[in-house]
Amino acid sequence: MRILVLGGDGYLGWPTAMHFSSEGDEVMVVDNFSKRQIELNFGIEPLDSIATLHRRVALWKEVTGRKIHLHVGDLLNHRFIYKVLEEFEPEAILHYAEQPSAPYSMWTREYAVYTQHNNVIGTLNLLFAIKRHCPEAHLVKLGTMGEHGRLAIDRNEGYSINRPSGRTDGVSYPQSPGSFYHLSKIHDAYNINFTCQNWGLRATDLAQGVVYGFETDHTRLHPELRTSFHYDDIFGTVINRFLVQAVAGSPLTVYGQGQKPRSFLNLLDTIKFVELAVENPPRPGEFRVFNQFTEVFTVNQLAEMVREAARTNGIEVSIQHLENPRHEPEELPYPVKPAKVSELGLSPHLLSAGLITQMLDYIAGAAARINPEVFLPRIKWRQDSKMTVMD
Ligand code: USQ
Repeated sequence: MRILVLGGDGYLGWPTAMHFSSEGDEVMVVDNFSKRQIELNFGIEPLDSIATLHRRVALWKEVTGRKIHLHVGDLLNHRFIYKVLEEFEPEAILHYAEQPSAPYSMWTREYAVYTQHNNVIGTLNLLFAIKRHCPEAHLVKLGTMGEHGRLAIDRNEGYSINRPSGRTDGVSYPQSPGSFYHLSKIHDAYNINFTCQNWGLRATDLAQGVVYGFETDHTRLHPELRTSFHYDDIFGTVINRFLVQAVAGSPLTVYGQGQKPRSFLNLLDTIKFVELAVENPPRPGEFRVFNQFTEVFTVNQLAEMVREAARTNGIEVSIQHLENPRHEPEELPYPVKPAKVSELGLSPHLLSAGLITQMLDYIAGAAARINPEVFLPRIKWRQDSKMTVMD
């Protein structure tokens, strides 16, 4: 298949591109490097120094003999994305090209507006480009479980209510997002659903939990094929942060009481979920939502698991409960229905002591690069916080 990976420089986009290329698909990556720009603006670096996308694509060719096409450009420039779709004629479009950090979107008015403009308008341009140049293509869009983050209602998978007639109506489950970033994903989902209903496009929204992990068979092929692994307060996700904090011997930073359950999945399973969605496309006009996660933990449980695994490996770390910089209810039940996409065939990589040890060992090898100054949260989004800096 011809597969277009939008956001191909990113944490998820790059390993996804290598995966499909290794399977023999014709892959093109597109990126505008906006995440690298935010990193530069705030002096943030991933744990490993990450080669440029041009270098990684060239190296992939050297190591595997397979070519990944590369275009640099921005979805906000509609002419750019029109041209890419016209020339490449993708059959599947994997859309990761969004500002991915909830904390960043809550920092200032400027970053909230940037996040929503970039994510919502970029996706809207993409939808018009698909309509014009490849209306049969299957759009696989990375959504988020956090769209429903603060509701304690039973929720199934998104937008379908099956009628006895066999007709499906696009009605969303009630949403209650936790950040302007999560809101951008909701706006996207409404736009995508609308274009499926009105123009007959086909799309899958992968409502993803929090991803952890950083190695795949392909990132291991060469140090410069690694994907960006963040542990800072802006881009680092919670398990990745705890692992690095443990190796540094710093307290694990649990926000609030840590009793809120969240859904999680391994990077390897993200890629597998995307592959299953691509192999099983929806009908023209259909907008599917899959809940994409494999396990549910409270943040306390995660912290305990990391502390225990670290102790077994001779590292003593404490758990520190900080005032929660976010506005999150504690002790929310997590009545999410399991992912239908799992029924398509997924053997999940679950978080075990062995896996945590493996990740701790890897991080220990890069310990000299750890910057403990990015461990504490800088961005506060509670109204009552003295440190709220929304302008
Ligand atoms: N947390 C801590 N300590 C930390 C960091 C986070 O207790 O040092 C807590 C947070 O308060 C939150 C949970 O851990 O309750 C998860 O936070 P996170 O930073 O790992 O993830 P989040 O901001 O929710 O966003 C991440 C990705 C985002 C994706 C989302 C899936 O950055 O792109 O959409 O996970 S979900 O959260 O299911 O919506």
